[in-house]
Amino acid sequence: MTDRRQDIRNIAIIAHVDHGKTTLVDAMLKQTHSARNVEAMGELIMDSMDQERERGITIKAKNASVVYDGVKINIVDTPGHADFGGEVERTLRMADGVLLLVDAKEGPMPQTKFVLRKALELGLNAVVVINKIDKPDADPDEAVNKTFDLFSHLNATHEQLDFPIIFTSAVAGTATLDIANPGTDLKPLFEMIIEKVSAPEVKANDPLQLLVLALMYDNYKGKLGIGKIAAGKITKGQLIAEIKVDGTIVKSKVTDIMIYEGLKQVAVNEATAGEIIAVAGIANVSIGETLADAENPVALPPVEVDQPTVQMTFGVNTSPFAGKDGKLVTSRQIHARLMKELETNVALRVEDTDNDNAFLVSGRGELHLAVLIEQMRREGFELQVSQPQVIMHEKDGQKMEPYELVTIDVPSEFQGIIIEECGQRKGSLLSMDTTPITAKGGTPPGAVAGELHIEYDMPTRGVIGLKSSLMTKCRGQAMVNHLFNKYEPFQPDLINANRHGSLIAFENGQSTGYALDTAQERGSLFIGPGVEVYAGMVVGQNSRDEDMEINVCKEKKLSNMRSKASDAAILLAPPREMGLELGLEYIGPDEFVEVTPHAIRLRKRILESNERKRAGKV
Ligand SMILES: Nc1nc2c(ncn2[C@@H]2O[C@H](COP(=O)(O)OP(=O)(O)OP(=O)(O)O)[C@@H](O)[C@H]2O)c(=O)[nH]1
Ligand SMILES: [Mg+2]
Repeated sequence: MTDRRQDIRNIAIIAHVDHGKTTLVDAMLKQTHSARNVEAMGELIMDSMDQERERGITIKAKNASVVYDGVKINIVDTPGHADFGGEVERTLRMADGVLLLVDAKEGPMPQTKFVLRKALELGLNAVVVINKIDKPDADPDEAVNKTFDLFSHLNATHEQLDFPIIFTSAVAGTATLDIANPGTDLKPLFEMIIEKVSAPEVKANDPLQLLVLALMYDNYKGKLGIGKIAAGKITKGQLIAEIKVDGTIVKSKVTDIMIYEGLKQVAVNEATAGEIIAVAGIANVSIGETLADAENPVALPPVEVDQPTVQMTFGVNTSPFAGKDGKLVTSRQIHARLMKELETNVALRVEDTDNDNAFLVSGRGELHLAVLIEQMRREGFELQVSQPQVIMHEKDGQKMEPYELVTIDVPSEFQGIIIEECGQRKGSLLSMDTTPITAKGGTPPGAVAGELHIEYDMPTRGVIGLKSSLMTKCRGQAMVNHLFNKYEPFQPDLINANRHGSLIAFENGQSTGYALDTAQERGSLFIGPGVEVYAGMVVGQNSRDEDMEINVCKEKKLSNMRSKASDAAILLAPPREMGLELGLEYIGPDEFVEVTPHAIRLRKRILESNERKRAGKV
């Protein structure tokens, strides 16, 4: 029998990147005193991974809970960045409703559309939260209108279209139903969640069923499977059936059950339908499996795991500086680390290559893979990684490649540059609008009057590197968003979107200001003086499209004569620092990024000059 459990609400918070999801969850935790010492923990306590804090984005969806007025609200904070969209899609299956956050200034953005579509397709109802109303240029009314348009555009049902609206300032921790009265706390939000979000449907007396939707690794408890109990109950020590995705059944014993209290997982002896829990003891638990009653195992509809879209090789560092810096450098160590990552990193794939010292690693986007590389270097690994390549598919004997929807907001003076750049990258123009001034004399959220809003359909191969190129060409004034759209036939006219020529160090040594002064006339440099370099290392970008070897280590000749030229102060332009992600965007198929705990270097695959020239000719 299906019932609704009134003492629980399960919600997922979804939005475009940076619209304030994590900030809002923080405020909810703080105002219900759900986490002890929560005030002392500072900002964005949900973004607990180092890289989340540093990058200011959420990478992994995370569970927490608060209790308001005797009702437990389980909250899943989801990432807004497109690379982690698969996380959102899966976690929506644990939710019974969503909070759709919309920035009061920007209005709905591409990722708002993506996550809302997923939620509506699953039949979930939304509470629309117009956030950042404290911003001076916020236009909450316009944001509401645009959100309504988005719902109808996505074919929301009548019930879904009838969404409740609340206005918040997540930083201030306030919510209100009436925009004229900003409110003093989040009470109106808690009350709206309890009133408007459906209580979980449960089959309390049926045999156990739980769909595994997230994974976690615990040093003591091992691998944990996370999901919502759909039917029955689960007890510590119980023997259960793990129904694999292919239908095979493995019997396992539940060693621990955890529920969420505030930010923490708390062990309990038993949990019942409607609750979100983490289960330990199922050794090889993975996404999409049903944990079911041992006697009566019935699988729940599975979830699809997203297929990877980009791939690159992770190899043993072969540069002359290999092993100077890191302590984990062998192929075996790298392989073992990647295998461990596969346990919980759902959208990742690892394959062998014909080279024993390199593995093919596939993920959901450049950022997905960059986060892993960064994590590994922090753990002491050294790697050399290749250019990210888009993964092609075959359909009816035809080669297909991924295409993305690209939106660009930019001052109109840059129109020509955008059209030229996107044309080279084989984008087809879908629309171009000049932002009008609205009847009220203002402008729509997220836009400035007279600015252009341009949409393109573009092969993902063309999108890689687009943002940084437009950043430079539009002097930082282009706002670029992109989102996977579909697979389409391979575009043969797109040869190499990021063609470049590199400036290559010609000998081993230390760079000198004197030599760099001459070198900088050739293009832009990635290094300053006093940097150890090796022959074949990429030290800059040539202003022309061909590689060029340069001497960056030359010393000034000592002479008794003072000459005007040699004594003039050397004025070096600041180097264009290549971090991991910029490096990955920059390199070509014949180059690597060398990653060590303390350095990111770019290099040619073939370091030796003559050998490289020979290889380049064939
Ligand atoms: N002015 C203002 N800023 C806010 C508000 N809510 C969040 N912010 C700021 O917006 C930025 C992004 O906030 P987050 O909470 O990290 O956004 P998010 O939606 O979790 O971002 P992702 O997890 O990366 O998708 C932070 O600098 C916040 O301080 C608000 O109500 N008003
Ligand atoms: Mg976040």
